[in-house]
Amino acid sequence: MSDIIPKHSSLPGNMASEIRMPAPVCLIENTEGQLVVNQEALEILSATKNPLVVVAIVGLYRTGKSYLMNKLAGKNKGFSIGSTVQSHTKGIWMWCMPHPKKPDHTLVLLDTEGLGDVEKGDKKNDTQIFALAILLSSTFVYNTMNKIDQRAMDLLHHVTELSNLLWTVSSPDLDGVEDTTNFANFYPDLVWTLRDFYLDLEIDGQLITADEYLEKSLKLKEGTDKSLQNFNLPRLCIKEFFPIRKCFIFDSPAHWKKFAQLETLRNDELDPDFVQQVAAFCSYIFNRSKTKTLSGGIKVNGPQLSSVPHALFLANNISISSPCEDLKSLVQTCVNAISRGDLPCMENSVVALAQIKNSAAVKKAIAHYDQQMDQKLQLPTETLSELLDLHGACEREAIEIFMKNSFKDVNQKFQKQLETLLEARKDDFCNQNMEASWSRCSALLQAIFGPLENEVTQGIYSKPGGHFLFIQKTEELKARYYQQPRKGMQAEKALQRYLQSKQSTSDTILQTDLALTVKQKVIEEARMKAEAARIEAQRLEAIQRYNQQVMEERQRLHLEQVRRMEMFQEYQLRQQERVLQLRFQEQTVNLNREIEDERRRLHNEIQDLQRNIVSQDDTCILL
Ligand SMILES: Nc1nc2c(ncn2[C@@H]2O[C@H](COP(=O)(O)OP(=O)(O)O)[C@@H](O)[C@H]2O)c(=O)[nH]1
Ligand SMILES: [Mg+2]
Repeated sequence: MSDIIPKHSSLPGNMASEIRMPAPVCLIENTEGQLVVNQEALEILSATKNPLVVVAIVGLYRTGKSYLMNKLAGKNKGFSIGSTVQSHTKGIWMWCMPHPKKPDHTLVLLDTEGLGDVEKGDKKNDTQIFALAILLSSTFVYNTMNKIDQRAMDLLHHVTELSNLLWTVSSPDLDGVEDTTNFANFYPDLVWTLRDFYLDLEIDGQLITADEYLEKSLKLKEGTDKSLQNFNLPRLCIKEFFPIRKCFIFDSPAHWKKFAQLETLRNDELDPDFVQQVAAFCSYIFNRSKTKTLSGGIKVNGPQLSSVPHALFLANNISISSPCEDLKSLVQTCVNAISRGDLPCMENSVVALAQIKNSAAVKKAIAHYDQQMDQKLQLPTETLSELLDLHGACEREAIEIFMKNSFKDVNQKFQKQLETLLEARKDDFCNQNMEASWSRCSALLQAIFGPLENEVTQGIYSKPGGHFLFIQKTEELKARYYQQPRKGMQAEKALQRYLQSKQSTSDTILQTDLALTVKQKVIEEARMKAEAARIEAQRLEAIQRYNQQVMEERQRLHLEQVRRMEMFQEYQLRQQERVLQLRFQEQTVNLNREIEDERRRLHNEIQDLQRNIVSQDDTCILL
């Protein structure tokens, strides 16, 4: 095992975990066509807590990859350089060192076994190593000879697809992946190195930069015929997978005869242009290479990088149980997937890529639909068309999103799948809408009719005429129920169902009402009779009282009259008496006078007589 020298062992935190390796170690060994993870290398990687800048180089064998990586390491020796046609690096080699420009960062150089080694004759392993390098790195150096040609383009394209597939099969659960095409989150930046570049960098007499040369090589051609599609497809994929791209050209480092001793040559013994180009390359890598960063800006450290699948899950916002799983599970899972033969063969990779992209497009479209519906739909809707209109609008947006993100959707297989999913969601929303309407209406009915039910329980309507009152109240409450907004489509059905359920109550109230009414009638009649009798008695009594009063009055009047008559009679009597008395007195007076007159007369007569007698004396004596 290589020595790990902690640079600042007394310092706390990540500074204490800085690794200096005197020489590279094999991370993934390629022995007899099998990829085996080197546990020692994993442990070294796990020891660093620093953010990692991971630079991996891939390309055909014996194209000076190891030599260039040694330049990055600032060493002449390190990664094994083959001076014969037999490629020296078997698998992926790793060299960790303090980052020359970023304090507290670890630079991890990954050198890969050259592609296309005639001795191995196993292309599958080549591309698997290639794909692993893409997944592990933050800067991916693609090393090719002479110029950018179609073969190099196709190779990069296929391996990029393969790395994508490797990522897919290494991720046990992609259901939560929001956007599987969001490669930029975890895909490395691409640096294309062109060795022994011999072309003039000019177009139409205009000098161009290496980057412009790369972009020109990746330019799509317009048209739809098959050959153009074959031309465009790898370019499209490369552009999409590697949005950040850089190109470096290198002259031949020295005369070919010196190649065997190249690693021993000093800079002044090399081609000065090459030296300058290497310096520019190293400067770019040191200054511009990003840390291996997960989605959301989480920087990868050793233990995380060692968990490739987990890192990838994180990159897609998938929660993982243990984010500090070490590189073992990262590399191990990928290597296991490769060993199990989970990767589809390369010929199918375009189809597989299309499937991945289209599945992702379906997921993205569905996610958009779900998000929009979630945001805009308020259940229950008043009408079905309200729901269907909203579904229609969100469906259109979802299909648009799918269209934008889909890729080679042969026979609209995925679009149909999307439509089926949307249809299912629509049905689901319709059901939910009905359920929501039912619950809302049930709650409303309970709230509105609850007091009436209480009144029924209290027997308020168990009286003659109670049924009418009950019906009247029910109608009032129905009107109130109808006034409530957002009842949804179950409004009428729920009401009718409720009323039906209360029909027996209504019937009971009616029966009670009728029974009580008959009884009440008898009672009422009796009461009326009694009342009539009472009134009659009262009337008679009143008449009697009246008569009595009249009689008494008459009596009184009579008595009064009698009294008055008596008084009058008395008065008359007294008057009569007085008259009589007066008359009597008068008669008495008269009588007395008469008597007196008589007496006088008699007296006179007597006297006359007497005188006569006297005068006749002797005639007679009368007595
Ligand atoms: N033509 C050429 N050969 C190079 C270059 N750089 C290194 N070499 C030589 O190519 C041979 C293979 O180098 P190596 O780095 O092992 O290639 P690798 O297989 O891609 O890693 C060695 O003899 C190197 O000296 C280069 O830029 N151009
Ligand atoms: Mg090599």
